[in-house]
Amino acid sequence: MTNEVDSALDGTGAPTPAPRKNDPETLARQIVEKLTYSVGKTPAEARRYDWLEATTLVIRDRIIDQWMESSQRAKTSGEKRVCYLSMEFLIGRLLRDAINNLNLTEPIREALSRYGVDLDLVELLEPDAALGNGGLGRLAACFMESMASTDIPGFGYGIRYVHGFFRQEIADGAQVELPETWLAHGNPWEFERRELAYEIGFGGKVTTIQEPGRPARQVWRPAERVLAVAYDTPIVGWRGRRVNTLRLWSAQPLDPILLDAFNSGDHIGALVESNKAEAITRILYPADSHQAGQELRLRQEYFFSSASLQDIIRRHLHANENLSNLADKFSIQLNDTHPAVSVAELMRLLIDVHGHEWAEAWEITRNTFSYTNHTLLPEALEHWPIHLFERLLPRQMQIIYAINAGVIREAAQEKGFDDSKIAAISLIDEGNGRRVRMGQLAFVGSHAVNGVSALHTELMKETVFHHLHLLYPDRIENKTNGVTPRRWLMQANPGLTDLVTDAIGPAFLDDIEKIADLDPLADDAAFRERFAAVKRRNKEQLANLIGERMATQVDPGAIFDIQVKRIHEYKRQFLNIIEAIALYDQIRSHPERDWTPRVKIFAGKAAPSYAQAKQIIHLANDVARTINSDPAVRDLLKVVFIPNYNVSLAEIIMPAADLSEQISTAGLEASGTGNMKFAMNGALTIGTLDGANVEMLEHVGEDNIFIFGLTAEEVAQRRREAHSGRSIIAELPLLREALDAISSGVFSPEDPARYHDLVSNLYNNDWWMTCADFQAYWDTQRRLDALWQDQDEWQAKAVHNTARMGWFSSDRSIREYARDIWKAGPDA
Ligand code: CR1
Repeated sequence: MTNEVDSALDGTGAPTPAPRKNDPETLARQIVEKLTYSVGKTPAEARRYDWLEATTLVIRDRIIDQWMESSQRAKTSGEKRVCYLSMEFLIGRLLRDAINNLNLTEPIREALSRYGVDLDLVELLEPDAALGNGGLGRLAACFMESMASTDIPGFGYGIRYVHGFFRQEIADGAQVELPETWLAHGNPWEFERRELAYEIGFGGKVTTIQEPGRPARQVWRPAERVLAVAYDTPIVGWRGRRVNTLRLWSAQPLDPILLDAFNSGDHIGALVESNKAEAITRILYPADSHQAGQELRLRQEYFFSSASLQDIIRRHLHANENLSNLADKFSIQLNDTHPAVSVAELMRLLIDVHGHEWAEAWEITRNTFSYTNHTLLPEALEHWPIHLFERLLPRQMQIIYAINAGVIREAAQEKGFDDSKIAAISLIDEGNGRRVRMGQLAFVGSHAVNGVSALHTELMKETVFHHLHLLYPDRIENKTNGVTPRRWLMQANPGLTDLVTDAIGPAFLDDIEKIADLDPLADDAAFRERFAAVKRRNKEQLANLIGERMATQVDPGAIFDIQVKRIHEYKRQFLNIIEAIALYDQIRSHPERDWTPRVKIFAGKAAPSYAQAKQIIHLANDVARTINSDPAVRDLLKVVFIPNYNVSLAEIIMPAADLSEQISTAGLEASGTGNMKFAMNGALTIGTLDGANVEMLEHVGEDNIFIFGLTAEEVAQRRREAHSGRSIIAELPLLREALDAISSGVFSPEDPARYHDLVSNLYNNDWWMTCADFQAYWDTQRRLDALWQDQDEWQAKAVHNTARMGWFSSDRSIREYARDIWKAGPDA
């Protein structure tokens, strides 16, 4: 719709600014200038929030200089650009990230302190941008930062939700969901690009146009149209080397108000169109690992896919004659199947709008896209009812049928697939009320398909994509997840960062794998002591937060045993709670024993419609209430559920953990990334052989990680044998008594039957292997208790964890994507 140049991004004509001075003097002057002229306050009347605004604007100016420079460079060099399409970007706060990556932490701190303002307190006022649900969205945010840090011209594309992930409160022990309003005070990081808007259509009809002497053409006339307007956020890489763009789309009506309706007195009707358009980007679906399945969700998916593709095409045509070489200039990564409709949409744009032949369009499409799968859970795999798809996206549906015909032909003719194999690879699920399988669409439309840990990738080949893997045996590859060490080590844990810098020098800041130089210091008693002292301070900080928010006192001398993540049956918070109850019983029955004090900390949100997960939250809170108020356990055991887990809270929690709980049923956690953040910060892991835990074991060594439980293969085997928990429970008195306590209402005296179903389900069907893994989990916890008594040993293992986790940096993941899939970046 537009050919105008978005100058800050495409960089055309941007003046090259003089380098800015970064001494505290200059920064202080500039902050006061912003305070005066942009915020309209004097230093004397400014409140903390005003200082935040002024500081952000000063930092932002510096970023913009660099942003224009990076965009200019990407454009003039003609280097290949990487577009990361993701429905979620869980970015959290940006100010500290930007200050740190520009190396301005100390001068800004000093500048503000001249006015008696504390940077740490100012930073806390920034809203936490929660445009994502969990691991998948946070991975996208880490990848954006790593692309900028490894000098890859990356572009994030997503949705600017007005309301991000809901705010969680706990009322009488139960989760309550409240709307989140991150934009309430405006957002200084975003730049609205009014000139960059694209029309997105829905519904309507497709007609065939047959002109004499020319092949027939399909023309789609949508019944409904909305505008996608771009909002850009700069993403600063380490040392400000490169600044990339996160472009989020906002839906707006073509006509803000229907004047005819308004004038005839229908004041509500006049706004119907506008409300309907804006609804598309109003709110993030709080669905994690299960399909959202409503029409609005499909609208969201198509809306941002189409806008992003139109934008990519515009940018491409700015410098190229046509789209034949699109795949040489752009790589598009599909983050899960949420943007999978892009495959059909790019085909439509190539054929219907830009006049390419089918075969060539298909070639371009496949060479441009690649797809990351993030889960094997059947309930999470997206498949849309055909009638819905056809009604909303009639032309894309035709294209999907045509793609499917081609794939099936290939399978039958070249590989001799029989009917059952063809049914397995078909883009249409015939058995389920006829549905479009988005995973299959993303797979066939991509040249590379990856899983997110070694185990997950192998399981993909054996399970969800078994037959497509037979058809295209070279397509699936592995790209193990990573996390950015800037946010998850340097910013979250400045104490540890200083200690490591002091011990091995600053080289690891630029190349995190050099943190391996720390490894020998595990044997150095003086170093271990300093390492433990940093951990102790971080634990005190978390203890203070728990004291303030929840009025619960916890002892920083106890093991901080932490499980924070989305609440899901497969992640087995329930197993952890049962273990806490069993331990509680044992402490009461054997007060004379030498118990190791523990604080069990939980945090995480449950999808609002996920009843079992909400029960688990309720149970954690009920158990906490009972145990924490029982004088018999003294300070030996505390249970805490911290409400409203988000990125900012994670930044305080990760550095304060002694023990990280990564206890999913083996084969079900695709990778996990919290596991990496904890271990990098020196927590020991208790975990199953699942997701990236398997590779963590290889890196940190079996002496430094605590693995227990059934393997993925054993889980699959047991599941085939239709298996109840009853016989196991009968044999394990610890488990039985804990379950009896839950189901008889010990923790919910006001409603004794509250957990009846939760427990009886376990008896009848131990689907998540909670019972099957209980004893192994219990025994491993007791080994950890014993280890805690030997602080030298514990701290040595903790040092090894920090030293050996460098490989789990998202810089490494991104370099692998760039090298193997995108063929982009400095080494391409
Ligand atoms: C997985 O459950 C993984 C992240 C990022 C999640 C988790 O194990 O670390 O993706 N998957 O790859 C997901 O959210 C919808 O699927």
